[in-house]
Amino acid sequence: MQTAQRKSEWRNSEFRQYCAEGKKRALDLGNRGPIRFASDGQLASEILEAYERCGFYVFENVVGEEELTECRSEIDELLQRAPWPRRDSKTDRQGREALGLDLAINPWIMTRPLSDPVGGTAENNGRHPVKMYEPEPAANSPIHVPYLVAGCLQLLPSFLRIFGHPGILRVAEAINGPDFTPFTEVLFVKEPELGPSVSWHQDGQIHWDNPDWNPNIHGFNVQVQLYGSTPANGVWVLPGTHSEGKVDIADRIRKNNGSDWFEDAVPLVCAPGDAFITNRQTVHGSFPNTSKDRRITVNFGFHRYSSVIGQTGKLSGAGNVYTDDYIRQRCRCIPLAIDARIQRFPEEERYSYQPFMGLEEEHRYEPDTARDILTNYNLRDLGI
Ligand SMILES: O=C(O)CCC(=O)C(=O)O
Repeated sequence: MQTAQRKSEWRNSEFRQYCAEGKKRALDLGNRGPIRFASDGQLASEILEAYERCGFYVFENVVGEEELTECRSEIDELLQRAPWPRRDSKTDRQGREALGLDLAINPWIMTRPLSDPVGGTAENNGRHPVKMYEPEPAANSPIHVPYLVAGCLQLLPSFLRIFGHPGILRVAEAINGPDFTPFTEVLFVKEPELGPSVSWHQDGQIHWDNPDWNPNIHGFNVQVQLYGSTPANGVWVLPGTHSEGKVDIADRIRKNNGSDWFEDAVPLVCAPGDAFITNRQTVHGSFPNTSKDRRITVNFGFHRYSSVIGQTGKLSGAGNVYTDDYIRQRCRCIPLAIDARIQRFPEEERYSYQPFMGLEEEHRYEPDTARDILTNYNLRDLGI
C-alpha cells in the first residue's frame, strides 16, 4: 500500500510543524531522565512504570563526552571503508578493500539515499507494510549509502564498551531478569540529507500468538545517540502500542486518511550521549533524514532467556534453533564487553552478569579471547 504521501521532508513547513507538535507531546509524557536506582539497588520504580506505560524511556547523559568522541572517530574511520560507489563494490572511496567483506555476514546494508528500502516489501518477514515518502536526493548524492552496519561488536571496540555499560546492563536485568540475553548489534546511519527511512513497524515476530504473550515477550532495543536525535532524523513511536498485540499498521494508516503522520506519534528527542530503550512491540519508524543534522545510533538490545530458549530464529539468526548452548555462546560477548569497559573506565562499577559469574578470567578482554568470542559472533544472533 502507498500512503497519501504527506511530504515528510524538512523543507515542507507542514512537516516542520508536525515535528514541533510531536516533540511537545514527547516532552509531556514524563518518561525521560537519568538512569536511577532505588536504595535497594532496583531500577527506580517510576522509570519502570513509565516504560511499561509508554513502551519507551529516554535515559539522559548515559555516555560522556570523552567516550562519545572516541566512538564517533572510530565510526568515521569505519564508514570511510564502506563499499563505494555501489553497495556491491569491493573497494572503498579511496580504492582500498572495503572493510569486512571477508566476514561471514556482510556488515554493509546499503540503499539509495532518502529511500525506504523495506516499506511495502516482504523484507524482514514483511513487517514494514507501508512505504514511506521518498524525497528526491540532490543530484550529486552517492548512489548507495550505508544505513545499517551489522556485527558491530567485532568492528568497533568503542561499541563493545558501550554494550558493557553497567547502567544499561542493570536496566536489562531489571526488565528481562538476570539471565537476559543479547540479540543483535548494529549502527543506524542517518547522514544529513541522505539517510534512508525505516517505515512503521513492530520488531517482534514470533510470540504474537503465544498463550503466554505479554508486553515484554519480544524484548527491547537500546539506542545510544552519538550526535543526539531530532524529530526530523530520529525514531518516532506510537506510545502504548507495545501492549496492544499485533497492530495492523496498514489499517491504521488507512483510517488516518492514508497518512503516516499519526496525531499521537512522538519522536525520540535526544541530546548527544542520551540512550533510549524501546519495547520491540512498540510501533516505530523513522522518516528519511532531509535535515542538516547527522544521526548515528549505537543500537543493540536484550531478550528474556525464556523468550528465546527453544525458539527458531526470525530476522537476524533466521532459521537457527536457539538451544541452551547456542544462547550461551552468544551471551559470551556480555562478560567480554564488561571487561573491555572496566579496562577503559576502571573507576566505574563493574556489572556482574549472573550466567557467567566466576568465569570472568576466561572472558578477559585481550586479543586472543576477543578474536575467539567475536569473530563472526553474529552468526548466532537471537532474532525473534
Ligand atoms: O533507528 C532507526 O531509524 C530505526 C530503528 C528501528 O527501526 C529498529 O531498531 O527496529
